[in-house]
Amino acid sequence: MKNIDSEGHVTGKSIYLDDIPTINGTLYGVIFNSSCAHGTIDSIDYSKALKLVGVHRILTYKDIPGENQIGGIFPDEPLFAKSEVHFQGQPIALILAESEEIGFHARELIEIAFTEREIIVDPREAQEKGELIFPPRTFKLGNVEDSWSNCTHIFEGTADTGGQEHLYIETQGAYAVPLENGNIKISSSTQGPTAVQRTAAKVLQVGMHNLEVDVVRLGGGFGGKEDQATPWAVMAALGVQITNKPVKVVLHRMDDMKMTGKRHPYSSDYKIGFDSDMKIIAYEATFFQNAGAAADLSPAVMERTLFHATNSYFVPNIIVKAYSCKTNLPPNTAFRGFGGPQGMFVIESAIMHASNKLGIPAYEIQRKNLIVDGNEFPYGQIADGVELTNCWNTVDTKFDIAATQNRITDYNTTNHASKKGMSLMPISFGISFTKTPMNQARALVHIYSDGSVGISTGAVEMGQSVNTKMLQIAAQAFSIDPSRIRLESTNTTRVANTSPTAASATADLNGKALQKACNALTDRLKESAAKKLGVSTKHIEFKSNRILSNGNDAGISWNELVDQAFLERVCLTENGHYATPKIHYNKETEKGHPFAYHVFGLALTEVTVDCLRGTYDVDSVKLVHDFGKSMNLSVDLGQIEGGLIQGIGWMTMEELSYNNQGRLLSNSLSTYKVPDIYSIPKEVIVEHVETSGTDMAVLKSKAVGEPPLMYGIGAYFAINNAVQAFNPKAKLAFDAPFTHEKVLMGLYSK
Ligand code: MTE
Ligand code: LUZ
Ligand code: MOS
Repeated sequence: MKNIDSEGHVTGKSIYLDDIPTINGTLYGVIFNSSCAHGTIDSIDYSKALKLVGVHRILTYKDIPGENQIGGIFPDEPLFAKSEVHFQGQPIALILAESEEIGFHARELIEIAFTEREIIVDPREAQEKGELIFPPRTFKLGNVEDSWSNCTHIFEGTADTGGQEHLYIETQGAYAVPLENGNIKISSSTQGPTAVQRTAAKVLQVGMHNLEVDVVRLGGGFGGKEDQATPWAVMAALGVQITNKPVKVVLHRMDDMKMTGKRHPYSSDYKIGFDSDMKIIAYEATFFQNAGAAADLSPAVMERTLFHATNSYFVPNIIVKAYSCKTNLPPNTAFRGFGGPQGMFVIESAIMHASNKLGIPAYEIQRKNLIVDGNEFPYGQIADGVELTNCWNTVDTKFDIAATQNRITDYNTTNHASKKGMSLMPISFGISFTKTPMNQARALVHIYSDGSVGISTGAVEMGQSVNTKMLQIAAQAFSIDPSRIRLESTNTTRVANTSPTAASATADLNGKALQKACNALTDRLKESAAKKLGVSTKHIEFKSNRILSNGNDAGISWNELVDQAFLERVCLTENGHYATPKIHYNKETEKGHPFAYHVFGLALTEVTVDCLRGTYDVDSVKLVHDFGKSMNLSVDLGQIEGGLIQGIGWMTMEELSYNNQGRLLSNSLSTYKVPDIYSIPKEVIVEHVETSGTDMAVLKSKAVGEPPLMYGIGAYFAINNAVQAFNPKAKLAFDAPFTHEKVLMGLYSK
């Protein structure tokens, strides 16, 4: 099925938050935020700003009736700073003005004085000073200490990855309008409508039932709106509560880049030991996560780093430890992969380190250590349904790894001013929220008396086409034309207590809840049909808008059956609930079975490095992916291409730059480079692996949202490989992004 949004998107008719018609009298919120990364506020003078014509009011922490608190996991983040600030961009006040322009002007007129305190931007420095967001965690398997003596080769080093700006095309925003009796409707560009509802209720000191949160769609989220869409929505709702006027808060791009958190930068230490056959015997890693100034989702992100610390390899003896380090940057947050990519980069660096030192191709080491069914992950889950060897063999059959290597070696022998490099990047990504209770969803289905259908789920459409998948599921369950089905907005009043649209699990969780609702309705309709036809329900089938009895057209259409059931007073509405079975996790022992299943894949990346300039091109990415049984191949291919390129961007060019005052220097698109049409790989080939799939995935169609991002890590190691070909003695730190400058320095390093 074609993506149901494609026509609206290309004709510009799709509705985003800022397209919602504004009501007369709407006030526009502009956020006055901290220009100091760490300090105490000595004085603030709002008087000049308040005198500006068109400024209605300025809200501060003093105006909050409930708790001045937006922390989702830990209560450590105020909505508005009171007497201290902890990062540049921290919200201090909300200016409510008759236009955005007036609001921006008023912001310039606010006078503030700080006493500056020590600013920390480096996670290792924070850890040394005891500045942790919460205590460290450790995953273990086997006995690492005793294993080093059994190793033939041991390599130690550090591996760092930078942050990443989400750069959703639609910036953060919300529009809140007063309803009667103090109730408020909040339209929000959020991945987590329930998070907005819960947090706003706490801040406004009202019940969740007083707030209706509605989401039509997002112009991208990528994790950046899982928790961090909340503050603006809460501010808008607070504005409504206080003024009884509609309030709109939509961030300007530069405010968005300055105020919101990003992918967590990590700095990590590794130690890896191999036997004489290059089997990994032992692995030790310490991760220093740069959490920023508050917890936000850092505990969960850090946990996923530990879960993916071994990527696709079986390691019998392992100890991995992670620190969440408190720094004076905006609180970092969810970003596609959610800490997993950061963990995988470190073990890939350790393997590349061994490869460079021993002159053995990295892919030979990788191949020998792939996880197979029955292997134990460090967190206790036993691997099953593993497709890594299958993926490897498929890549080899389709793209010929040895021939690729030979072609590259030939090129490199005859070319001196440019060198080619290659890498293989396997991925294994666990599907499920690592917090077990979050793995549940609901769906509400109405069959209207004319036979058309309305569906509401907790899934938020953000470009990943989850609505198309939901429509497919319902159309298939009822066997009716998709044009007869409407996907409603995501609304907390229709579907309550939702988990955020995240963890790649949205289609699985909401799709399975939807299937349950549809199946219950189908059962009821079948009973009605069976009664009329005088046959048993098991002989009734629905096919292409018609009712079949014993395989033959029964002379009744879907519409007629629905009408008949309605007249018989059959309930034509159903609510489905799904909770992922089998999963559990014990944080005390750090053991359990947290994931419903894993998604596997393998990417073969080739690059060419210009050895005079340090520039490079990604020539090709040829990959084999474990779709399970894809329910919508064009949607899933779009996710793979998008994720891959987002991953390449993170690994090669996207470089966040903060000065030592904690000020974001790369605060616009002229200073923060993202992949464009010229930097995408010249060739991208995506093949699927033959598999029977898993019933834990909806219609056996495995989750696809995040895993492909990690194929992009391959670009880093392919560049490393090319630089090494030019200068075998190159001193290369594992330090992503591998910008042209770093490549140039590496090429001529000694
Ligand atoms: N694709 C588009 N176009 N836009 C997005 O914001 N977010 C990604 C991924 N793909 C995103 C996207 C992230 S971070 C996740 S977790 C998944 O989509 C969420 O959707 P799913 O659970 O339906 O895969
Ligand atoms: N969000 C979350 C996530 O809250 N828990 C997770 O495990 C997760 N995983 C990936 C992306 N977002
Ligand atoms: Mo995605 S990082 O789970 O929103």
